[in-house]
Amino acid sequence: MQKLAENPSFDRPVPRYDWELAEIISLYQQPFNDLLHQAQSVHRAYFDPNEIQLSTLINIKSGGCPEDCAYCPQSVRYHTGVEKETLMSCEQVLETARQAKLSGATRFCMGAAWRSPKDKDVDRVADMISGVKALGLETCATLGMLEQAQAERLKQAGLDYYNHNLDTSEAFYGEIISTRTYQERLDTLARVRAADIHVCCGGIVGMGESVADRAALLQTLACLPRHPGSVPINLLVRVAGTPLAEQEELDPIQLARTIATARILMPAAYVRLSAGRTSMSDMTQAMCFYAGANSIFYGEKLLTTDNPQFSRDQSLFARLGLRAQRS
Ligand code: SAM
Ligand code: DTB
Ligand code: SF4
Repeated sequence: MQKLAENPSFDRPVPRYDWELAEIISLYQQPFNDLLHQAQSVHRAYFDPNEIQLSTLINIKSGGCPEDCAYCPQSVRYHTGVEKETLMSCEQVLETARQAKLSGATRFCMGAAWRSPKDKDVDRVADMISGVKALGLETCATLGMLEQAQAERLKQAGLDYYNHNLDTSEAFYGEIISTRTYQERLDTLARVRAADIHVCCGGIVGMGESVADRAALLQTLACLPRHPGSVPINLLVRVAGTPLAEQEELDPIQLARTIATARILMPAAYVRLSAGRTSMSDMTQAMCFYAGANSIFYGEKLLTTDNPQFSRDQSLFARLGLRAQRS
């Protein structure tokens, strides 16, 4: 496959920021083959279709979170067996980052179960970020809501991406979280952008939301002043003890439709097939890559739940002819 920059004959649709909800719903609901073809054509115009970006996650501060996100095993309100821990040491984080780099990851994402960090926490995470950056990895953090000065401090330390998800549509949001508002999430995203940190923002499917909710989430993302650099699409991991533990399983076709629609709406973004891959068949993942997903979490653990074994991902990549993106 020729590199895109060397092949100007591909038509690149110009990114739009004015999508109507009805337009997105029609895109999402068109015949599956048409949708996937359109998404794959857009994907090829912007990316090498056989290259996947690998991010590795680490939970730097586990459990005991005061928020009530109905999907989350780290909320203090649910009995999920996740223990509350203190912030990991910088050296422990750097050791994991070295391993991640050796395994082939190009981005290292540090997650903390906080509603919002204290300034002294931000200082400690800033040290981790500088250390990870010095290893030659891209850095990402997800620490909850940020104040402007905190975002600036993280940028100064070398933070490339900040992950803060909208999770679902504004209309469905109240069914899932009551302890912070949709607007508060948008405000944090605006502060991250103002600090000139790339935004990583997406959501979760399979929580009982409607097609219109999925379309509305994608509309909000695609109508931000700049499209997020990364858009994680998580399939709900149904964790025992959380309110969503018994949620009905999502039809994988709906997952692929969500990814394809995200790809068409935000053509230059890395769309990440995020949580939930352990429960997906190889064919479902292959279909999601065809639909335009070009990033995954690589490593045997997400934050508290399992991710596919290295050997399973290596075998899948080999059978699909996929390559890991190099740094
Ligand atoms: N506490 C911070 C926050 O909420 O922004 C950062 C960590 S939080 C765990 C990051 C994201 O992980 C959530 O916004 C959600 O999208 C995703 N997530 C958490 N639990 C999940 C689950 N059980 N299944 C799928 N995604 C999940
Ligand atoms: C994102 O969108 N997904 C990741 C990351 N950002 C931080 C988290 C997935 C968590 C899945 C549940 C767990 O392992 O606790
Ligand atoms: Fe806390 Fe983040 Fe989990 Fe919500 S998703 S309960 S904010 S760790």
